[in-house]
Amino acid sequence: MSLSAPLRRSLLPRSYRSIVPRYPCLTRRCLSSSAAAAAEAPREPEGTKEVPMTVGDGGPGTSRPVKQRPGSDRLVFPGAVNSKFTNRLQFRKYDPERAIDTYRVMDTEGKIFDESHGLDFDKLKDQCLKMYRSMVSVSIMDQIMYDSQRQGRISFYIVNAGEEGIAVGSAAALTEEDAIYAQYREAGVLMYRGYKMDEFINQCFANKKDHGKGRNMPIHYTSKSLNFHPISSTLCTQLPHASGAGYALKMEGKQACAVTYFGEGAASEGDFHAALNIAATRGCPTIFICRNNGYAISTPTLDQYKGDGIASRGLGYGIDTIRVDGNDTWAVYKVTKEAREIAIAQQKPVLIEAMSYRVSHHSTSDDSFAYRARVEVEDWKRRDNPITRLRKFMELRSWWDQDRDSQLRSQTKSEILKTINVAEREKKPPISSLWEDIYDVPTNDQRRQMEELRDVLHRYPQEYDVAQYDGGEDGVVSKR
Ligand SMILES: Cc1ncc(C[n+]2csc(CCOP(=O)(O)OP(=O)(O)O)c2C)c(N)n1
Ligand SMILES: [Mg+2]
Repeated sequence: MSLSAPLRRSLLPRSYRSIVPRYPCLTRRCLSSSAAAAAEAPREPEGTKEVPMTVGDGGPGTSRPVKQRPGSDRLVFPGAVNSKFTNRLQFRKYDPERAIDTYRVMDTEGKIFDESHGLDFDKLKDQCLKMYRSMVSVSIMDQIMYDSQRQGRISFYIVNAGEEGIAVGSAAALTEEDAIYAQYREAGVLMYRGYKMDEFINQCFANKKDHGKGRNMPIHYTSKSLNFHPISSTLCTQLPHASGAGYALKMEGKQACAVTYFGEGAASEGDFHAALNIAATRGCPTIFICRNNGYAISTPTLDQYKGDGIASRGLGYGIDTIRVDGNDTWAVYKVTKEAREIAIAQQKPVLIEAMSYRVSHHSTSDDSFAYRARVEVEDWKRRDNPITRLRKFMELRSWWDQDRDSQLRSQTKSEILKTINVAEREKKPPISSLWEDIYDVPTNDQRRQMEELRDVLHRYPQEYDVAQYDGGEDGVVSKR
């Protein structure tokens, strides 16, 4: 891969950039360990010349020297580049009264606060309808799949209730070139990108049409064609991946970014800090979208952390950060659009903290009324909802009405029920797929295990229902 000179320069630690013009081959040296390149570097007698260090956000003309001048009123060295000296002994205190603001575009009645948000709503009408349809589809799919789990037809499910606006509003502001690394409560991103209803449902039923070959729990979606990386329930592992993906996009000179979603609970993982720090120091075009829904399963945020939410941590890492009302789909859209601009144009990460109370149980494995009052949930539900808010916005503009809404809901419901009917009858992947995709072709050991399993299944037919798997008993031994 050949890199342009400015790009090579931007990949260097900032403190090196100022000396690159004098040592042009340093960029090459940094990117390849070639001894030949190292030998090319012009040598200066040691200790004769001062190498100035600079700081800045990487943009043209932003760097200034890091140099402690005699008699200066401030501390200037690479560990603290602009810290005034003081004689007052004073610990900085966190002041809950001065929390970071929450950005909004429309109120709970769907009224826009100020038309100058830079959003031309008339031009966005089709997009708005698509956003609304996606949110309604996720919400109806959730209700039906939740019930399917309760009926024992699938093993597990996680609903997106109350948080549809974060996923859909942000997805609408991105392009398919932007790589997505999600947690598990962002089905709206896929819905908006065009993941088909049967793709969702085949995955949840773990049948042979599931892209993941039935190997994962329900809701662990993936889509290569939609640039949506596989969901992993191991909290926060997607964040360092997204920092790395952002870095790769930067190296390739792509006009795209990586986008990762995570809960505020996941932000307690070490991976969160590693991901933010590497993205900030290496200038990765990665957008970190935190869904702060007030709970990490049964642990409320008040027990999870002190300080001003997740947003304050972004600032600590030197990352441009904003907090947004997650029930305001237009606000989420707007901040994500801006974040994308910043990430790509300035080649640096952005953190968005989107606030939306979790009105659902954590998952089908959870009964949240064991740790929070029913009335608390009912209050939040009554107060606000992203779907209702966007619907009110559309009704105020006469883009939507009750008839259209009822029609959308009944069509979506019947499509989902029909899809479930087909998905449920589909065979599971062949049993041999247990061993496949580990090596190019199964090893002799694996083949021996397949034969052994086939023998057991054959001897105890009353114990094992192999008919539900593609190929039945014949599907145990790999054809590869
Ligand atoms: C590394 C790891 N630790 C613990 C868990 C168990 N776990 C699953 S979900 C969850 C809570 C996550 O909360 P949050 O990130 O706020 O997401 P939310 O469910 O609220 O959307 C926990 C602790 C896990 N999956 N992975
Ligand atoms: Mg949470």
